[in-house]
Amino acid sequence: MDAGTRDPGARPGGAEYDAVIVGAGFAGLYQLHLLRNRLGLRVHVIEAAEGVGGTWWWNRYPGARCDSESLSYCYFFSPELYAEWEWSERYPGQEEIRRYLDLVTERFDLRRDIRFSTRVTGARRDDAAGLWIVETDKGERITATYLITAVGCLSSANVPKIPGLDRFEGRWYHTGAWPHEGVDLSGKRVGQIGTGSTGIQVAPVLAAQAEHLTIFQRTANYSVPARNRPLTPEEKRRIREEYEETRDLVRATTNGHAYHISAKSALETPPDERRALYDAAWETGGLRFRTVFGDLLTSAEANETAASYLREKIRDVVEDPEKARILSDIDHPYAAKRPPIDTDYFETFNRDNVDLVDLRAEPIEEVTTRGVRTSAREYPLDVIVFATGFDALTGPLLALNIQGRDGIALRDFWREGPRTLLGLQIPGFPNLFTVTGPGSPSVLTNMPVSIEQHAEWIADCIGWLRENGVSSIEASPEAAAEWGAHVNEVANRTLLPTVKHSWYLGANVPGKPRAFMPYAGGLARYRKICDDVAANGYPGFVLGEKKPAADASLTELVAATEGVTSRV
Ligand code: NA7
Repeated sequence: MDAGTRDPGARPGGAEYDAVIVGAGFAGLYQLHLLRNRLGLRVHVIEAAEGVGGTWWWNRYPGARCDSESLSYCYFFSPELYAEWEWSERYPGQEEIRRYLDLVTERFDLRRDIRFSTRVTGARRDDAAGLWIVETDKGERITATYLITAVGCLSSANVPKIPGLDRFEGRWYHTGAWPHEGVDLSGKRVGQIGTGSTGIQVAPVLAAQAEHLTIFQRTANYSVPARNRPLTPEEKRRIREEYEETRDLVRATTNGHAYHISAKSALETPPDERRALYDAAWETGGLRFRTVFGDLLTSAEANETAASYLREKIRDVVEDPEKARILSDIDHPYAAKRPPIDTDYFETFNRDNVDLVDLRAEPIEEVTTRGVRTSAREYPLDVIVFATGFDALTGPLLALNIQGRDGIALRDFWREGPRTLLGLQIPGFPNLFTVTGPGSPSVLTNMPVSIEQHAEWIADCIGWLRENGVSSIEASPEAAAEWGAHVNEVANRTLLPTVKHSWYLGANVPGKPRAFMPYAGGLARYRKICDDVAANGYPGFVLGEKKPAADASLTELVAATEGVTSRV
């Protein structure tokens, strides 16, 4: 429906804006478009960066590139937009994604409602007025009926608290907050800490730029060649022509990618045939490798067939037997942690200027003025690159310092882990919506597809509230408890929660509660659940002034949602 044709409905408490959205990445931009251009609401977006892009604004480390294929790493809501934009490579690079989001911003005239270079420092529910008061680092207080977080799942950088970092005389950087002007590494001795998806992506580029690269590995990781390459004119034409098929496919698959996971069992496939399928998938490259068999994430034995294949590949590539041993000594099932893909990662260890340090054998003890000292020796360095990941999913939300009804702080309510309904709403926090929040498929999927689904659900919900004159919506504690139990149960059917050092569980951040955070039941199934909830008038949500838990204390709220935290 066009702006202006809808009855604006109830606007309780005289809020300045109908909605405040935090963040101007994929999620915030589309949410703004839906709420302003489709529902005709007064919307204000607050963004800490100087431009749009979210993750792709900050992650400018050399070689930064998406692991999702470009034909699916984009919006699908507008066929015209899909036709207008042309990706140049199989996987989109950071700068190209940023340009794409700039185009989206201009095309839908979004910039005028975004406040850049402004950080949200707090958000508080005013119960009497029925609105949110959002505070910023510029000293403003902005009021809104709805508060929508579009802050991303991986936006709070995790810099390990290594003693002595403050006295290091060289320079250090986190990959997720890379200087925009770039870093000149020529002639430098660089130390890289972390070998997750980012570390595996950045290492070959650092090795090519620096005089010497020392890679500090805590946990060895599998990786499959990405096989990135320029798209041919014929492929570009086909991508455009097949828009509808691709859109329908990404919305129907488990992970929101443009390919299905095979139903075939690795264990029931004869070894020769299995090997041939792995060989073909290795040649195809990328995240498609994990789709060869349907039981790789549910059976440890099936998984081992892929894991041993990949360990063998590492030993084939890496010439130094000791390096090959350290790199292939992997302690978890394949794809039970986020599976990295790479361009020449293992080949990098064959370069003369690259060393590998096994932190399991010699843990880091401190950063000295000159470099990193492990239990075995000091490694002199000019630059340290932390590819140490993020305080995932909950970190960016807690950083907003949100206080819900009765002054209950989100940080206190989530002390033992996140408690949500569908990863969309939180009991005790009326009219707060979390795009790709914990408890939704989020990081287990191709993010733009999950984001579109959430932004549309939220816009439909707000449209419905206003059409029906309902002033607020809030997850009921009982429904959130049920959802948490379901998230837990679904995760426990897979190998995902079995990994010790997994950020899916919050285990990468010391002191963070252990809880399996994303919904592992698949995006297609999740979408159906969300659609059913909306079609049935939002069961599980408290609508309007009923507020059965209105006088709940924090303790009561925590007790009422017991079971929500997906502890494993
Ligand atoms: P990840 O996947 O969390 O990887 C972080 C890496 O840093 C991983 O190898 C960690 O080892 C290592 N790490 C973390 N803390 C330390 C300390 N204190 N000492 C040594 N090593 C450490 O983050 P990424 O940025 O690679 O990927 C995140 C997502 O971004 C990715 O999934 C994509 O969606 C894009 P560990 O395994 O914990 O032993």
